[in-house]
Amino acid sequence: MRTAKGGAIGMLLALAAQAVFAQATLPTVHTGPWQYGVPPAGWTFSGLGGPDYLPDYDGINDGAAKLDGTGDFIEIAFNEPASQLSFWIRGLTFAGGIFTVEESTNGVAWTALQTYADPPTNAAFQVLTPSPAARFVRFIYTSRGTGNVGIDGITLLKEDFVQPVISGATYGGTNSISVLETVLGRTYVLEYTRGLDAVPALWTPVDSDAGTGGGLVLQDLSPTNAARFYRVRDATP
Ligand SMILES: [Ca+2]
Ligand SMILES: [Ca+2]
Repeated sequence: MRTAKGGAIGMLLALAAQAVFAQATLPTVHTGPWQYGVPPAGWTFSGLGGPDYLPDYDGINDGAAKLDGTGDFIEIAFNEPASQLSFWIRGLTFAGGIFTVEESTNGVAWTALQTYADPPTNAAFQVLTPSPAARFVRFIYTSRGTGNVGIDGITLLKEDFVQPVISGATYGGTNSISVLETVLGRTYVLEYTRGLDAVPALWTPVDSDAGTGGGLVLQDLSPTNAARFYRVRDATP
């Protein structure tokens, strides 16, 4: 009995280790090929039709994915908060169906980020914002009427925080938050929350600016007399 139990536990541990291993580290990107492509670590392709669509939508000329049946999906499991999910989508003679981009914290219960009852007939670039708690996103042909859906150029970005140095804090005036190092071409956003107890905390953007290659000062022009917690986020589109 002991041995059997140990064996079962050993197998569970092995499965858990495998599940942890199969998570994408952000950022993660896939442009193609799809039907016979090798999914990156943490990605699952299920039911993709073929051949891949050409010309593709991301311009890399490595095909766009063909989702051609109810339940076909592309899923990404990842191990840290994501800031942005971008992709190309196209409906091909699509009618009477539902296509959904969803997120999940556990891979079991899913919430729609965007529902398409009429996906664009010309390939369109889309940007969605997963919640910080999400660890899964998927593109799923929820129910097929007629036609297919093409998906291409999927990018999932990491939520990047930088270390702000607060140089000044005044009540009823301006709170200035200095960031010591910024990168040219990137965008930084100053956000505040009045409490860290809520899960997730509610962050409100108050300023944003482009990186300078050096320091950057972001300002909250109208702080109140209540306490505010600040963070600076790399929100480069
Ligand atoms: Ca492509
Ligand atoms: Ca299929």
